Amino acid sequence: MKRRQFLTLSAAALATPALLSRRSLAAEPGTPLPLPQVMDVDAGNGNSLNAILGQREFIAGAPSNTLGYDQDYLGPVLRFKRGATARLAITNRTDGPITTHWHGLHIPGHLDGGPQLAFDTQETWTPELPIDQPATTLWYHSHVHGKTAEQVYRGLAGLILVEDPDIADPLPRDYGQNDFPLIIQDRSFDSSGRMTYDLGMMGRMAGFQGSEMLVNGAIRPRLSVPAGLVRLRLLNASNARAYALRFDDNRSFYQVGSDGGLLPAPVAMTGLHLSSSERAEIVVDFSDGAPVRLVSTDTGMMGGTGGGMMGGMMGGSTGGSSSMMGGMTNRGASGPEFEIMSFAVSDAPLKGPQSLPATLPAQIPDLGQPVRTRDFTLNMSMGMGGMMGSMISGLIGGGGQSMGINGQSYDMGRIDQKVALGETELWRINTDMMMHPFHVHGTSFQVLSLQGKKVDQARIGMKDVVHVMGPSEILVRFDRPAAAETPFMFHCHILEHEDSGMMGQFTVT
Ligand SMILES: [Cu+2]
Repeated sequence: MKRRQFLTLSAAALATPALLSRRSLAAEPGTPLPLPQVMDVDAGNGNSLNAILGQREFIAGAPSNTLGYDQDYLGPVLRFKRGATARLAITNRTDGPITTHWHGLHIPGHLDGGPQLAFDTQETWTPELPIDQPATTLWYHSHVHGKTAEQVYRGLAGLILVEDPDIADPLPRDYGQNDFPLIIQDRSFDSSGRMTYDLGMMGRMAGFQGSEMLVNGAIRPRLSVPAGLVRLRLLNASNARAYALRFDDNRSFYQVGSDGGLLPAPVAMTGLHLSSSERAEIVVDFSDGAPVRLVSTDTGMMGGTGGGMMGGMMGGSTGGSSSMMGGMTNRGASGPEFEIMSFAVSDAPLKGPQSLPATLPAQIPDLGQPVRTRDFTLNMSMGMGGMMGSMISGLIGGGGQSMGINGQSYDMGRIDQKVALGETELWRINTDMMMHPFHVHGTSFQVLSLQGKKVDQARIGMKDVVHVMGPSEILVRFDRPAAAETPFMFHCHILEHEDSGMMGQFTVT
């Protein structure tokens, strides 16, 4: 099966699109943005989280069955301090095994919350996390193999803020005043307004695509912001969907942070690409007082820009440059555009910095030269005839191990790679079809090239997810150990692909 067949199939699927629409649900966009509570997690014994079964009325009068940490859907923002230990007691009060994976945190494998660290109903896990990495925005979510997509979809996720008391942060940083987390997710609802997770064949192949946008658990909410500089911490916590974000008045904004911390300098842009699990911190100037909407073009399954799926597929690398696409709007993005949330400017007194510094206190390590090269190909189908195999497994609803990496589906009992502690490596990642956000546990890495083109690292910063649509290279060093009992994962962060076996594991010794 080659690209032409896939194109035909995909076009057919898009003819009845799960487009983010203004369907006549009783949804009420414009409700205030929910602001998660912040939990400062220190070395004391008092920090606990309960994973619970919940119910949430995303749409009034229609309670959905959800999961959350200490709340019905999603969890508190966990604030960790560099140089300290974060001690947590997490109790599973749901109806099946969960894990709590600290996405992007630099910690040893036995604390990572990967599939081997699942804990069952009524059990408590008490990790003590040594926090030692630059300040950044991370997240936590369940990572039970085969269940990750559904558990995250239902709400088992939350944001992490790593702070560094030794580095002065020159950006807006008053949480809930001029510094806001935006957890962006797409979800679907049935005709009665209840949230549903119904994959269908295309969802099993390409990953779930929802019909409504949620931010911090509310449908297309509204945020009231002061008339000045505001920092937004964006997390794409969608199962699969990638976003080409912009403001509907095409205003410029600045990206100041990436997955692993601050960029060396603010980067001006009008559009930002964010694939599943990527984070970006941006600073937006609201001093003109004008209301504005955050919108996205549908990047489609190929993750491209300038024409959605077709553009991505036909245009090859056009959408390439990971977390920045300053030229996006100039490429004439033609996919359907949809609203994510809106902003209204309040008359609240201005606080915090009202100008951006020319440079930022980024901490980009010198990784030196690689001593080893590893190659990874992300496979949409395993031994069943390319894409046709994926279609068949989609049709029969197997949901099994139909995808893989380097020709093998994930096996919890197999170690795929063995890495030496402290050595720098070059990882070359490619895909046999479709875009995949590739995530590596236990570290942050530098992106050298994307889709065959060298990139400007100063615009990308330290990453733990890279958007792969063609041959891409990362420079990576592992400074935290992981034994064979609790190895680190590398995987596609389209959660349905991960659950279908597009994942491998490695030790660091
Ligand atoms: Cu994938």
